[in-house]
Amino acid sequence: AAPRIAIAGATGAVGNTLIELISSRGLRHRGVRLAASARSAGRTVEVDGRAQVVEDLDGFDFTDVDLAFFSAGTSVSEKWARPAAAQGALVIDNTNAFRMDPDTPLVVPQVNADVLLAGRPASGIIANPNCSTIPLVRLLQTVEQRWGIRQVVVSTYQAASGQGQHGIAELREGSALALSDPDAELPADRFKPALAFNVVPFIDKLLDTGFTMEEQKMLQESRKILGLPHLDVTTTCVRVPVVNSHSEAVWIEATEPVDRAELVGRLAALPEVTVHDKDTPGGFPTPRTAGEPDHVHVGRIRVAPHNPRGFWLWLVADNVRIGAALNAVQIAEYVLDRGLL
Ligand code: A2P
Ligand code: 11C
Repeated sequence: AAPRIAIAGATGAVGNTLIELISSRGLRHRGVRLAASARSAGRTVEVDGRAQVVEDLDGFDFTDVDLAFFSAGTSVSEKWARPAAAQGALVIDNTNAFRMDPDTPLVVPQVNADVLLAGRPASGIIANPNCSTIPLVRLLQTVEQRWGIRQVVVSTYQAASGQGQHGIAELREGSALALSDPDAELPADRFKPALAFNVVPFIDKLLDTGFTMEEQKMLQESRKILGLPHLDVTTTCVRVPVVNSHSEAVWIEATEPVDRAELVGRLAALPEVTVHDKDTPGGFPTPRTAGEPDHVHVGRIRVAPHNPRGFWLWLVADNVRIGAALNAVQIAEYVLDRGLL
């Protein structure tokens, strides 16, 4: 039977996109209930063209829910995802709360959906990776399979929407203020220092290693998703004043020399990947111009003349869709299509 769905965090940037994708992709269901904080309880939001009342997540009964998407932040998932799973819902969690939990699969459907074939996870939760990890591993898998990966070095250029609607609002507000008065004090709540007209090499919190949590996530999650516990991935994660879509400059050193034409062909053959190279070798996507929002966009593919095992690429991916809501909906589609619920 079609599942009864709930969305925790339904009023947020990812929640809104989940609602849109459930409709536009025709995910079958027997109703979608919405939950958010007490601030939003009683508000209505359109689902499949019908007004639906938002409920308070605190006290929300999941016993009649088959599939629950959580996108209300890590602390909210830490509090409510296990109780929801205990009440019988299969949880697809968009936060960092359970990604490294051995009883919770960490899934990018295009890469490792087969881990779901083992049946309902022991935790009752399937974790959705971080938005900067997802597009990266979708490209790394084919490189590993064909040439082997020795090391990956990544610099990210991450959009304000990674911090949800408040992040977007803070960037817009700060940008308008800075334009009207170069000396204005800009809002710096989600982003410190202020993001407008700035570039900030700091996302999430600082760890004892000197890396940020965002940087650590990219390493640990890539290893778990690809099933390569020793994969050498190192990153610098940077916030840039872009509203939506993360970009990444990726250096990959393979274990064997890489033929550029074959590399382009293999990347272009991946599902839901667009390589910007066919008509314009050396072409590139940008957050504003990439096109199809449900594809990972790749360009600037160049093998190093001094080291034919190494190559650079540039990727752009919509972090709210590919990096969060779309990945979660594609997990749900996989689970439903195979009768795994
Ligand atoms: P609300 O709109 O009521 O604050 P975003 O990532 O765009 O900031 O969205 C965060 C989502 O998580 C929103 O739907 C928000 O609801 C929800 N949320 C935040 N804190 C809580 C909480 N303590 N309990 C339930 N939902 C929460
Ligand atoms: C950002 N990557 O761009 C973060 C947002 O672990 O799911 C997602 C945080 C997470 O700010």
